[in-house]
Amino acid sequence: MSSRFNVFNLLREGLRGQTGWQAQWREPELKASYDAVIIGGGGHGLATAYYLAKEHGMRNIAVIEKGWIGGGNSGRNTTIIRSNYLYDASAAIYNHALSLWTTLGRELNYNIMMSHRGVLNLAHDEGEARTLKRRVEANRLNGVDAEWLDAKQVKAFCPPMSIDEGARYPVIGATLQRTGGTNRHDAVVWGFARAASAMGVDIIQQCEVTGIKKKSGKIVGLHTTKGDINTPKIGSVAAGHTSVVANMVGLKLPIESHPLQALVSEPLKPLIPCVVMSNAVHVYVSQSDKGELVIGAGIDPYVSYTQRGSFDIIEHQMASLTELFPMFSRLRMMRQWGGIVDVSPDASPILSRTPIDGFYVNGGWGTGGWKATPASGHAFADLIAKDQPNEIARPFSLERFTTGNLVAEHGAAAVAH
Ligand code: FAD
Ligand code: PYC
Repeated sequence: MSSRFNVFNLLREGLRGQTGWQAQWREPELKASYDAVIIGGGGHGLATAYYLAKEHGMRNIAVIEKGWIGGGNSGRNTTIIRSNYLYDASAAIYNHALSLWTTLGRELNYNIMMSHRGVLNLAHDEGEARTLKRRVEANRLNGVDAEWLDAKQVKAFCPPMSIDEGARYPVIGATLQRTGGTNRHDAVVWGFARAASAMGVDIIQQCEVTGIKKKSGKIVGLHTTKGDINTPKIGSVAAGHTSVVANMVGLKLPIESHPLQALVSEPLKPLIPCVVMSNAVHVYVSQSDKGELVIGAGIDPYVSYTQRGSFDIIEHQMASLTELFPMFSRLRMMRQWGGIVDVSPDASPILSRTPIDGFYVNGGWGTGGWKATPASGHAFADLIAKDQPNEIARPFSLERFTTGNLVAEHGAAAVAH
């Protein structure tokens, strides 16, 4: 379709009250039974359904979402994408995601606005620099494009940043992953939803899962606010509510739910060419295509299910932002919001079978799951379809909390928790 045609089409639709648009996904009635049900219509849940249908031929499946698709963390996150984690298992899943992101727009025929603009992780003292340099070496061994920049090189890569040596936390260097960047969260969610729906997946919104039925240790169905469903397989992909859903089958998970907030400024001309993250001063920032600065910090330290954060975190992140970028001291903030993130003890996700036959968990992504969305869905679909974890999922099984084979990624999680 030519852009000329699009412009006329747009005008025509505007004049006739948008009667010609086609819905992007079907709004089916809930069926009484499915071969598998995914709880949670965020990016991970929809990606799981998409790959179940596309790669495993499972089309009699449903995604059940208590609100609207993408209304959870998928629609609330700051979309930073990178794969510069310390351990091999993490590099495998986040690299897999990075390579899927690169072609996802074309695959879904949806503009996900993928921008490989580069991600800087700053060091402010020699100890931090040593730890980050070690991570660069580990990254390179795993095929992650990581490099170390000194302060002058950081400044050249991101000119608005202050590298003033007299700052309270001076920037002494940074890691750079050039293939890291950002993309558009809504587009990803809608792209997966449209493609999954076209293959027969039922997406049921405004439908809360309120209970799960099991018999002799096996899943047999679930209760929802729109009726009961019979199914032998349930994938829980409920992010901040992972432990609430697990509780419905009597499963206690090593997960805590915390608020994580973000905010955006008034729009500016293009200024920040990359993503900047600092663990020590505790702020990260990128600039959206609309020109707004997208800013975040750490989790609120207390456990909560409120989708908002506390004011002292905002105050702290503003102080950190203006230390790194003094030119933003008079910038006005436009909006603030929060999400609930599910934090595991080793700051790594859980992609796992459980002691209940037919109940699978995908959660514990904490503050950093957006970047993994396509790989998480890909590996989780494989697990649900085959009842066996593949190479990518295996290190993230629940057993690691009893064997002690943890994937401790607190340093690379980038947002402290
Ligand atoms: P969600 O999108 O939250 O989907 C879960 C869905 O489950 C929700 O829509 C919810 O309504 C539904 N649900 C829950 N319970 C039920 C029920 N009983 N019945 C039916 N439905 C249910 N990650 C990064 O990699 N980079 C970032 O820059 C980044 N920034 C972040 C910034 C903020 C402020 C926040 C909050 C998170 C950030 N994250 C980031 C983390 C990232 O957003 C999440 O890890 C990821 O989006 C989780 O995706 P999901 O699909 O599992 O969860
Ligand atoms: O995991 O890179 C990340 C991240 C950035 C902001 C929130 N999470």
